[in-house]
Amino acid sequence: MADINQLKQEITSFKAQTQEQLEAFRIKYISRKSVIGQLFGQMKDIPNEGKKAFGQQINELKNLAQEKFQELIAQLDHQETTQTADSMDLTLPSAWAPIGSSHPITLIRNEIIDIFAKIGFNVSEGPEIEDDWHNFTALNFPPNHPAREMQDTFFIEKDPDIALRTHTSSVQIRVMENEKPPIRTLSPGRVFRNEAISARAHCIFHQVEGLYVDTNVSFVDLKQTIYYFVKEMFGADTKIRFRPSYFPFTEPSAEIDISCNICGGNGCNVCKYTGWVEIAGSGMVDPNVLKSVNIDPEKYTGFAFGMGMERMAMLKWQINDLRLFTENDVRFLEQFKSL
Ligand code: 2NL
Repeated sequence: MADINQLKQEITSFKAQTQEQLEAFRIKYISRKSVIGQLFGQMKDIPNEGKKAFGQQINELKNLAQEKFQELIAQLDHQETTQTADSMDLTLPSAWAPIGSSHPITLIRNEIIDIFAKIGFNVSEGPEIEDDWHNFTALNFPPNHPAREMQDTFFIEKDPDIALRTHTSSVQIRVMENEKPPIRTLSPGRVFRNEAISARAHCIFHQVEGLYVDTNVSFVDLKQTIYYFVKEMFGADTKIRFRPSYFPFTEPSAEIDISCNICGGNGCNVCKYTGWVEIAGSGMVDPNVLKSVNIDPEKYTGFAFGMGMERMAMLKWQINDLRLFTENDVRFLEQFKSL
């Protein structure tokens, strides 16, 4: 009995500051080989008349030890959390977390829109699935023009009148149908051509077209607008040239080249050693196009241009494969993080 009282004393006054001390307590008072466990083992040697009182004493001791053990666990737990809170440096920078980046086509699109917004162009959008009228007929494509053929255009099954738009001019036809001049609009968007995918061609790509219709719009306005745009986009030292060309929807038409921004005009494989790279097609809106949207070509004239966003991005960032734009390889996309 004296031993038991001594043990009660020890247990009650036990203090655990560390996990090791807690473990020492468990071994000494809780485990099967603990002093209390040994006392249970002595039961069989106690004379029958004392068994009940002894049993009660050691059970009480066991409960005391178990309660104390739970109490010590709780104390240590609390101590550890408060210590971590005290030692936490709230002035440290937070852990590194990955941030996303805009796709290069988004960056180019926004940049082009911003440049033209400064000279009064708004942005117009329209459907990707178009009818023959908006995609071809209103744009002065003759009935048997090769671009209308299956191998160039994706038609909706069983309806030769409905196709995926092959250019965003269809959006500008819709603008001219719905608004009166002056019209200054920019139509960026996805376009579709039935082509095999390679480093230089893709069946889905992005285009921006610009359209300006008003009284007295001339080829000079087209040239000055393009000069302004190219210098904003590629730098003030960039040279520009217009080459005669042909489109069904413009007359006269011109292709626009800029001095190769990779070799500076000295010749490289991007410009095929010519010193020039093509960036856009353009021209004066054909009077037939104006007529088809009920704008009087005797009163109004207009210019229009179209360029590929992928091509702009390739020239600006020296990207040599169109497929990079659609593969979504993070090693490619991550390079545009700071832009
Ligand atoms: C190119 C050529 C061009 C246009 C697009 C246009 C739109 C209307 C009327 C007349 Cl509504 N023209 N757009 C004009 C000339 C060229 O794009 O090579 N694009 C990538």
